[in-house]
Amino acid sequence: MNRTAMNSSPTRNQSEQAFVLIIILWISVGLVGAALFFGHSMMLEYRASINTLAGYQAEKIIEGALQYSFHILKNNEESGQMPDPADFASNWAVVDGGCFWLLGRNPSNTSNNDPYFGFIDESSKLNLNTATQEMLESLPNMTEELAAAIIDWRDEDSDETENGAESSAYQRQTVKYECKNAPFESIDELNLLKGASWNILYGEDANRNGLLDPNENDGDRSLPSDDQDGELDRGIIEFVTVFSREPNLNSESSERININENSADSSQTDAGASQGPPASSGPSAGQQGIAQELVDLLTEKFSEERAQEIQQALPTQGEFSSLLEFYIRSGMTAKEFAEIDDEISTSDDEYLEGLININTAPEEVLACIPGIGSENAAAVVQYRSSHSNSLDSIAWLAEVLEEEQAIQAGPFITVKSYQYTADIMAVGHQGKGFRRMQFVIDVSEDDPVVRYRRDLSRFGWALGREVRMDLHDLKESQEL
Ligand SMILES: [Ca+2]
Ligand SMILES: [Ca+2]
Ligand SMILES: [Ca+2]
Ligand SMILES: [Ca+2]
Repeated sequence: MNRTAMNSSPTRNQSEQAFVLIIILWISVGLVGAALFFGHSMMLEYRASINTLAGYQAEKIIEGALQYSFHILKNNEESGQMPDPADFASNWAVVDGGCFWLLGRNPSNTSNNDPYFGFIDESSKLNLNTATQEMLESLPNMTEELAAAIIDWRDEDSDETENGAESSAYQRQTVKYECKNAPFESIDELNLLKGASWNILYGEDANRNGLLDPNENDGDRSLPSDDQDGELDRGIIEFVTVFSREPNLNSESSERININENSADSSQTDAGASQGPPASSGPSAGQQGIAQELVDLLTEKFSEERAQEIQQALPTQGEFSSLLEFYIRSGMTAKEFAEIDDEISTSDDEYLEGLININTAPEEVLACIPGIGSENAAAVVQYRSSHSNSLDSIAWLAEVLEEEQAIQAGPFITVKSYQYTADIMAVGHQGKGFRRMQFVIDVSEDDPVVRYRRDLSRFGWALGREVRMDLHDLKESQEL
């Protein structure tokens, strides 16, 4: 047996050695596998931490961009004027290893799908707290039901408007709540209203950038569902605000002359005047000519003779429904009117709420203004584009519309803006860590104030393909 065993030992040794080799090979493969596995997870960890770091960086850049926005708005050459993007914004700004963009909306062409950079004027939108039901109904994508629900949400009473909704309607829902019966504080409240749907509010613009993204033009292949017609069908959220208001003061922050206060009113004390009916309550009986202050202003700006001519042209009865009506009735030239419009008002209110800036409003919003309507909105935009140097007062609207139409539009319009949305997007180093925040900045008081902020980072990249390519180039050139 032993001999047999001795004889067979070389073979046995060989097979033992082969066995050991196989074990070693397996162990080696295992070790390499483990090393690869750990290496891979380390790499993932590393990438994740780079992204996290870039994200923090982007957040800091956004805070900086907000301060930059304050600076531009505070040092705006003429208060109440929309800052011209040509004066401050290139399509992006590279800062400290990252960069940011201010995504705006092109006021003369909302259907253009190239990103437009700058601020978004809140006065270019319809104010949910002041717009009439008819104006709301004129918005694209709006339904009668939602327009009525908006009126009921903000009005103090609990009487249901036709097709509207008060507390009783909201109490019948699975999740019950009361109707607000007070002004909107944010456009997000629209989500709570009866008749509001994702489609009415946001349309095809799922990432709320005002641009047509690939998933917004591919039908049902990816969310949102869209009609694949190559055009972005916008929701009403693009066209509404709750923030627009302008201080009823002149550029020196002094009180304006109320042109509806006649000579008899002017001699009364402020207390006496404020007990009277509001200026908009309709024609006052027995008004005796225009206020002495106004005559003095006209004399000072023009001449005694011209002041008299204007005075004679003006009606002696009734109130002016707006400055535009005053302008039309006065027979002044647009140039003359632009010299005094900052000094006069038709109201004593501290703020003029919800006026729409006809210099910045898109066609869709202009179409909601009585007297303009969908039949004149395109002509208004056309005139505005071809007369960009003569838009310094509301007078230009009278050039486009019939007299009666202009008088109808007068109470709803302005050429001033004091609230702006800064839709700020940023990336950190290597173009990573995309973040997006929207701020509404109000400059109607001494210092700019943020009225609203919303994090839209979850919607992801929102600047289209070309900017992404530019970003890639910038990364390649190691500027990021
Ligand atoms: Ca109500
Ligand atoms: Ca979009
Ligand atoms: Ca789609
Ligand atoms: Ca479409």
